[in-house]
Amino acid sequence: MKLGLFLSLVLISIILLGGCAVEQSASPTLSPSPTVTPGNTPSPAEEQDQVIYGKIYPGEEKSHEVLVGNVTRVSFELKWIEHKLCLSLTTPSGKPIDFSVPGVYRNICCGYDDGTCGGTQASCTIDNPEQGKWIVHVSPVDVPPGGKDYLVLVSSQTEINFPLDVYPQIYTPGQPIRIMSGPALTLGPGGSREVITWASVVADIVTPANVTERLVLYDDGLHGDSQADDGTYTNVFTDTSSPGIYGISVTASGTENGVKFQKRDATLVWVSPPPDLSIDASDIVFSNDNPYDGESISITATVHNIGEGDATFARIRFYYDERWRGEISVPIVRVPAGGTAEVKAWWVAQAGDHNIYVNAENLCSVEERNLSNNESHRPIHVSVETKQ
Ligand SMILES: [Ca+2]
Ligand SMILES: [Ca+2]
Repeated sequence: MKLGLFLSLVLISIILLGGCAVEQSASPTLSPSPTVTPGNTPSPAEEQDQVIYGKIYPGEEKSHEVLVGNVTRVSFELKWIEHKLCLSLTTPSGKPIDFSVPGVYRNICCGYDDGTCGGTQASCTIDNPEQGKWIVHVSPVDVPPGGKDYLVLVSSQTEINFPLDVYPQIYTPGQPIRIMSGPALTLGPGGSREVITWASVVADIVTPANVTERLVLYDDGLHGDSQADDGTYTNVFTDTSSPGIYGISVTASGTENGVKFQKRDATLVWVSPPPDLSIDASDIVFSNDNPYDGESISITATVHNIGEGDATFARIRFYYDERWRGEISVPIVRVPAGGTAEVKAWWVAQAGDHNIYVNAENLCSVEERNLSNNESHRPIHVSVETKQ
């Protein structure tokens, strides 16, 4: 992605999404952090890109030290899957940077992506960054009790680009993951873009058991690579039998114009068996089976997940008679594998005979295999008379 386009997207993110709740200290001194974890800082080249993996629980704040050298631009990226995290920074001289105040730091552009399933990324690019130890703070905005895995990628902007492309982010156990890096581009004569076909590219995959497996990526038209010598390096990771979060970090190195370079990019993927949401007519209970016209009653639905994977964002749609016209309420709940979630909606009863429907839809994670059991309904008779 072109830098201009990237910055525009980030700016749009800020405008659309507003600020992220980040603690900001008025004091120029660095407030004490609960944990400061040194990054896996490469040496001696300070400008080398860094990848840090972490996990955060509700109420925690995590901090990581990263060394930033003499570079013209550095980018800090926080990545996770589902729910929401927040990223903030402290400069080497102790100045806090709160992204929720856009425009205060004129050479800084930050934002986060907030999809239906929660965020996936928060990033910040800084021009002419102060050299020294920066502190990257990670805080939870909305994370489940079991914690949230994340990664922090710190990369210096150079003329060489090696974007990592892994899609989708969620897989079923045993499903192969195609890891692509590229197209690798550098600036050629007259500002033209040149494809790099001579780099050495490896992927390090950290499995849920915390074992690192290395895979060489090729630009040879084989190994899952669709075309040889196009600057896109590919290989397929197949050891995905264990459910959980996998960290994928790709390192590309080589020599360009006589100068050695090393670029890194990283992402997380999630391997999970599919959930199977189910709801039966007997799972729908009214607070009053024979209400009067205008009476407010509660509808309680017990939604089951009879699958092996969690449904972290299950959209439960309550409606009467007609799906769109009769919408009552559409809450989103988590239904753990093998568990249930009790969901309640309120309805102002309308005279006549109606059907109350409850539909469960798994928004995120792996797609369900059985959708035939995701909706049920119960009839209800509402008296014409109003309650005395
Ligand atoms: Ca290729
Ligand atoms: Ca189902």
